[in-house]
Amino acid sequence: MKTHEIINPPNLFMQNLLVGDEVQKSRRRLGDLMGLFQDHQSFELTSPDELVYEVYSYIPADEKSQGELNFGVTRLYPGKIGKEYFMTKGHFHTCEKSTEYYWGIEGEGLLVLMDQERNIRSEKMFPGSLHYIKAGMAHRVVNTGSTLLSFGACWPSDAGHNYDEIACNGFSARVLEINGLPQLISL
Ligand code: S6P
Ligand code: ZN
Repeated sequence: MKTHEIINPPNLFMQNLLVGDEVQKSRRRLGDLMGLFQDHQSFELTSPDELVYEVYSYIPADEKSQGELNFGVTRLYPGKIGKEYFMTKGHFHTCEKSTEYYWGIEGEGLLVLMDQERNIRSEKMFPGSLHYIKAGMAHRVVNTGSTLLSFGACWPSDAGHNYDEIACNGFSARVLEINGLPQLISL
């Protein structure tokens, strides 16, 4: 008879947050998001220090490793620039075959997806919502509520992030508050 060792896994995912020394953190403030929002005049009136979102990531393997997975939690704060809600930068994956899961943890918002022909679709996000992001789809999250929107993500370690395409050409639709309601408007 052989007794196997029972391992303690990393205790990182606590109360829907990622915490611990192994967790990488990044913050995006308004000053990091120049050019993202449509209304440049309103943007100029804001403080560049205002926090828009924080990303907590557990990246256990090298980014070139195949078959490995990363895990993250993003916390996107409520707010608007003019009529446009706070949102993540959004990106395509560099490896066009890479898929990703998002799931809603807290708050409400929209996941905006855009294919390489710039066709748009959007899914509501709420606690418990599950989103399968297919290969080749750019993805961005918009906080349409008045409270924090928190969501989880799981993506291949070798996915890579292509922000340049979105920085140059944006998404082909924006989420604006029109008559008090979020609307997805094509440009
Ligand atoms: C990574 C995954 C998320 C985002 C995060 C911030 O593939 O999609 O962890 O990095 O939600 O969004 P963005 O567009 O600024 O990377
Ligand atoms: Zn991604």
